[in-house]
Amino acid sequence: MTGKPVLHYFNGRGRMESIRWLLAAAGVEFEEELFETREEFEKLIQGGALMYEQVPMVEIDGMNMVQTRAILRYIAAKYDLYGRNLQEQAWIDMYVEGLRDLSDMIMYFPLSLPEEKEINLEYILQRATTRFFPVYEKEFKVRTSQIPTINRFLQPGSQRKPPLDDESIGTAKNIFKFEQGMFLKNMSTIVAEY
Ligand SMILES: N[C@@H](CCC(=O)N[C@@H](CS)C(=O)NCC(=O)O)C(=O)O
Repeated sequence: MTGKPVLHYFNGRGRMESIRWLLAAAGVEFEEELFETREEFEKLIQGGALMYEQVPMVEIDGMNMVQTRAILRYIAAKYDLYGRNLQEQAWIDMYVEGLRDLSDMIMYFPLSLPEEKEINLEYILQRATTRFFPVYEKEFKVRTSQIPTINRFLQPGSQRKPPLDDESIGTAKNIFKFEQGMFLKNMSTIVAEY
């Protein structure tokens, strides 16, 4: 045991990437246990460490933490990145939840049905440029890439994952048993239909 958080996920961005970013921003070193196959994922489930039989899971401070947002809040609070009072936390939550809506759409996009790819892309771009980017451009004057810890994370050789390519999309589909393409319907939690 090194005392570093251990991240359990497949070898891709997915829901774990925001956790990687946050740990990097906090300057916290972490280790990763990356599974490559359905069998390895099932072994993890059978080990009993996944509360809902889902990842991301992060071993931290004696806990096997699941649920992305719970993990993000814990890390942010632990490393003093979650505001100084309730109002600041509320603002942080509003930015984070908006970004989650956008990143959910981006995350599911590669799983679009071929005939829906173009329309989904148009939808995401339209939402991103008219609804989300203006908020972040207005509120955040400092480029996040200039924050030293983030800047290091953006350099080659960091634990940042590359965008999914066709091969890793196939791997994710096999591991998580996605059977058909995803249908991007709405933002927020209901984004997929089979
Ligand atoms: N609300 C959960 C959703 C987790 C989730 O859907 N994880 C996927 C992988 S990204 C998974 O483990 N799927 C397997 C399953 O649900 O059986 C979170 O935000 O962590």
